[in-house]
Amino acid sequence: MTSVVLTVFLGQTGCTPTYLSKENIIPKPVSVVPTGSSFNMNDQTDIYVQGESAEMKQVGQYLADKLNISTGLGLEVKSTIEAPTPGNIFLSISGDDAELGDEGYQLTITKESVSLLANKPAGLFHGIQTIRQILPAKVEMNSVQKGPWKLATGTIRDFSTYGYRGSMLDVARHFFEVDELKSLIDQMAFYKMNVFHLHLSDDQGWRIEIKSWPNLTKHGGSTEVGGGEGGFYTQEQYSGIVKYAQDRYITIIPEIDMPGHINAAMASYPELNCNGKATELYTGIEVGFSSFCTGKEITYKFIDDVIRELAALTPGPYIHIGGDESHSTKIEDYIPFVNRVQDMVIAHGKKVLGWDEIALSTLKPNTIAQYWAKAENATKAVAQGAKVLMSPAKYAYLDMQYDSTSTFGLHWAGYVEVDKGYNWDPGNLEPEIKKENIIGIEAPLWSETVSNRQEAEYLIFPRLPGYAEIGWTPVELRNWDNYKVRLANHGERMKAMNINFYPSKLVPWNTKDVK
Ligand code: TNX
Repeated sequence: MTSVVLTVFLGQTGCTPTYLSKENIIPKPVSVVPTGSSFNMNDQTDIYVQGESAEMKQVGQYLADKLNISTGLGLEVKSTIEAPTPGNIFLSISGDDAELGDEGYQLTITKESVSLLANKPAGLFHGIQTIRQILPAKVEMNSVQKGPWKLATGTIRDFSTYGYRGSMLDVARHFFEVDELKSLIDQMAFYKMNVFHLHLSDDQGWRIEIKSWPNLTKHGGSTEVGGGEGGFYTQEQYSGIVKYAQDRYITIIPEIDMPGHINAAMASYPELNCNGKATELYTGIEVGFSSFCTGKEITYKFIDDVIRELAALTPGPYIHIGGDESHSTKIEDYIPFVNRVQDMVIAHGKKVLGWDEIALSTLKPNTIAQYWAKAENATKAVAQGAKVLMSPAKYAYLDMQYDSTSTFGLHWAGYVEVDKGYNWDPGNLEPEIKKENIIGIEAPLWSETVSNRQEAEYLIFPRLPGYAEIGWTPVELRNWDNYKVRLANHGERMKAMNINFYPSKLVPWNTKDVK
């Protein structure tokens, strides 16, 4: 009896992990069966991938690169047909474990070996995140740390509840550098998120190079909220971001917000305006004052060019057309506009995503409405047979302040403390929106009040892991009192990753120096 208690205790402090528990894993896995021993990773350990697939080797290399930095163990990636000799890590594809789906995995750790099995490489990639989270937090450091590097033994079977688990960054209100996006992509991958939505244009800035309309970035990208110098991504840089995300099983969804939130374009090309005159660039934070001239044919030539270039840069299935807060577009102009733009996206081989207002139009097959403000709009989408992406501002907006003392953020949808952000169920929020109507969840960060990585992280963390869990873990397995302990255990990891997180008082952080 004494020894059992002791094992559990040591397991939870992370000193000698011999008890595989859910307490360090976010999102919480579907099932964990501990066997009470440990696997010791040492300088003899290598990573074997089954077969010769380049993708499998890449996934294996991702794990090796992560582990080698902090462990210094020099793990190498090798290929093999059968399970390797004891002492190694083995990644393999099964293909016939239906329950695991495209993103699930089974991780079996014994004293002799670590074996990760999935139907698809995406599942292996998610399983690798679990391996990272089972190891001591210092595995996330950027320099060599002292071992031992032990993994508690047992079996984890794990798969996702929703297929779309995303976050969004508004790079229009403030511009963010390519490296800042990559760092957020890495953080999302750590929590098994798989979609990154980029809000690429708004009144204050146009951030993606469009070769057929070069003034969009030259002029329209030249400033941002507060009058800073703004910026934009060249198509080459953008493709680099897409590839970086793809290598982490994250799909990028580009958004061009229209017919409102379009001042940066109207300031760049006079001919887009009804009166033929370019507007002034805008650096404030009001919304709802700009509109495309929906009656002018050149507007549609412009949109078609933009969507064509964007579609060519987008391997993912969706293009987001915005559609929110078009207060300066008459409803009788808005509806045919959204109908026509949907057709244009489809003609370029993509599906449409738009904020919930687009449900006022006739949604095309496969169009998704992103619920942010009005349940009534999302309900209209469901009534049309469309699926809904859940981003209710009062629970899921990363730019809402934690409380009235928060340094950054807004509070028009209320304050969202860490518990409030976690404690809701997408399938049980609005009576007419059921689980089967929902493709998933997305937590957007609007950037009116944040302009760099540290400031953004303060709003993103520690709420993002909670949204990741809402998207991944079955609702029956989620509960705040259990989650807050796991989040507390992630304090050390976030510190090791140098993440500037908000040290919410609601979380019993177990890192001594987390304030
Ligand atoms: C509403 S959310 C907006 C954005 C703002 C955000 C600030 C949405 C579809 N529109 O334009 O940035 O509020 O929280």
